[in-house]
Amino acid sequence: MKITMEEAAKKLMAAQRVLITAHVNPDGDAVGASLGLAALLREKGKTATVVLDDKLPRNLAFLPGYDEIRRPDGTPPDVDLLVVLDADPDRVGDALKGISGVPLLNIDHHITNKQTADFYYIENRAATAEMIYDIAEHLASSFPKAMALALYTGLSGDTGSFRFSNTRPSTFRAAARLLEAGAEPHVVSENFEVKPLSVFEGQVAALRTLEMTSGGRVAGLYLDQELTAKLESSEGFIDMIRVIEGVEAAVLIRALEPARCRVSIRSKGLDVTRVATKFGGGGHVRAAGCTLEMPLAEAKRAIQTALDELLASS
Ligand SMILES: [Mn+2]
Repeated sequence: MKITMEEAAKKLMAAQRVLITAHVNPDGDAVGASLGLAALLREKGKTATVVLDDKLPRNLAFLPGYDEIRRPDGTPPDVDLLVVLDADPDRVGDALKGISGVPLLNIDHHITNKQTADFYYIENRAATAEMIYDIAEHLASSFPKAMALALYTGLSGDTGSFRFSNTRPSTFRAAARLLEAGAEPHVVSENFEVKPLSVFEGQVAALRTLEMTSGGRVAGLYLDQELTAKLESSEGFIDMIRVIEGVEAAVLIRALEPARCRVSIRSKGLDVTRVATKFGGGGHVRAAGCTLEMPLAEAKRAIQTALDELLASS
């Protein structure tokens, strides 16, 4: 059943023992919203347990309560409300396994949410942390610093440090209020932006493959199978080269197998779905992708040709 923010707040206040969980592969918003809500509920005299069925990002260890986040251990906890944050309830791994007869409240800012929970509060917002902030504001409680830090981290994470198009006036209003409650932006960024040396070295190796083509209008990173396998993640790589002056399209091609490559393309307005759909892929005007069943060198040529056609026609 669809419910409003006020009704969600009421459900939370009516509960005594709450289990909070979020999606696997947790990010700053999943962890931040979970810890923020837990801190709010504890402030209200309730028992709150955060259970996440995955490895936690180390760069979030500065958040108060991080060490108390549990992995599901097969013994269903004694709770009277389940809360799933930042995702559909089927994306939480085994966090709710073995629990039955307990109402489930789903709070999520993804409009693609399938709306299957007993109660769901879904809104198109910058982050789930922003929705938890609204609940805290509505309950007009004092804002514990642990909550402020966690929710600010969630806001910061999902908005790319308040730079993405999902950043709204309400996001800054929430952030401002969280600063008043003790969140410190530099503490969040200094911790949140930390990455292991291996990840940094992977970025350096990837950037070494940089090639400028089409007279400087296309920037590309071309990772062979060995480098692709070595990388823990290629997240953010394409954004590093998209900002090069004069670049209209940025390309990242990763060789997954001898004759299979994953292609990501970003632009500043050029409709790159026209390239991606040519190879059976898709996406958005400024961000598209496809998979090519061909070796790296061949995939590179095919994408380059398609991009040159696109540049010539626009
Ligand atoms: Mn989120």
